[in-house]
Amino acid sequence: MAASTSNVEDIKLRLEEHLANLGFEIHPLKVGWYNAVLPPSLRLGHRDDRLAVLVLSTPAMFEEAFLPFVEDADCQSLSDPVDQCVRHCVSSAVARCFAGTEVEVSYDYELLPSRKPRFLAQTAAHVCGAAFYYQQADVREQPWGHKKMFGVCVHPRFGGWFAIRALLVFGGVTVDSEMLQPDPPDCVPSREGRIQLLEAFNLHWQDWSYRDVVPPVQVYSQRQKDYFSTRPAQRVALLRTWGFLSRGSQAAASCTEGVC
Ligand code: B12
Repeated sequence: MAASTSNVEDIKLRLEEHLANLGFEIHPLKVGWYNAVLPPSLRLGHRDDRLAVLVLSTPAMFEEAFLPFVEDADCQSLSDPVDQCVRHCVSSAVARCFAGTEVEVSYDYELLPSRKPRFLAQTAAHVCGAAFYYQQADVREQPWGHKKMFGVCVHPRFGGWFAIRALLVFGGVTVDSEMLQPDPPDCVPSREGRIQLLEAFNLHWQDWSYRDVVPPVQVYSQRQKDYFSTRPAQRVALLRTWGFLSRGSQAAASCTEGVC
């Protein structure tokens, strides 16, 4: 199937119809925009003119999608409940909107056999214009010597109160050359602001302060903060104290610090 830019808008609207009211945002991009900034080992194995779509979760996802999901779930072995919820929402939307179409879905927590992430979420967010990715190299005269500072994306409306969840690649959809690449809004233009942002993200991300680097239109609820501040192994127990999940449910495995 060949897609013009108007088909791109149609694909976006169809996904939004299923995912926007669950607290997700949809951002189309061209595979080539992503591949252009990465070395061959990290590029997507699709042609540069193929359509991709990035899915973000906003603060509303927790109340609109996650809590109803755990309420209904018959979870005997919850690995990571949020990851499971996102997978359920995204895969159902794809199945409903694009039955019979080739769509490859990658999630932020999935690794390749090489142990590299299946996609670099922050790079994808930057190149599709969703959220500026502030990297160490974006700071002039760095004050950190040789210390490695991880980069962080800032969303123009949610600051740091969001997560990057999934990348969909439409293997059979060609985007025409008229699709314009949007620049992500540079919400933290000053050197001092960027230093403060990277230090907050790297040195004390647990205090949430990096997320308020720009005034957000919405932040995580107290319940969502309590959930993500709880160690992954204890989260199922927390959900149970809130009255979600049956008594039999238990965490099968807990992965990383998983605070998105
Ligand atoms: C591994 C990982 C970690 C590791 C290592 C971090 C790292 N950045 O390497 C650890 C465990 C430390 C970690 C911690 C955290 N993480 Co983490 N992590 C990831 C994960 C799974 C992969 C990141 C990765 O390996 N990147 C590989 C490196 C090499 O990529 P890179 O540094 O960006 O380099 C590339 C770019 O520079 C690009 N490039 C080159 N030139 C150019 C030019 C342009 C313009 C662009 C755009 C790109 C580009 O090329 C390079 C590769 O060759 C991502 C999810 C994902 N799938 O991406 C989440 C992710 C980065 N983590 C996230 C978060 C929130 C956290 C934590 C706050 C809490 C948590 N979830 O546990 C902490 C905070 C960091 C800290 N202080 O420790 C969020 C960040 C959201 C945001 N706003 O940016 C992500 C995106 C997860 C998500 N679902 O949203 N994390």
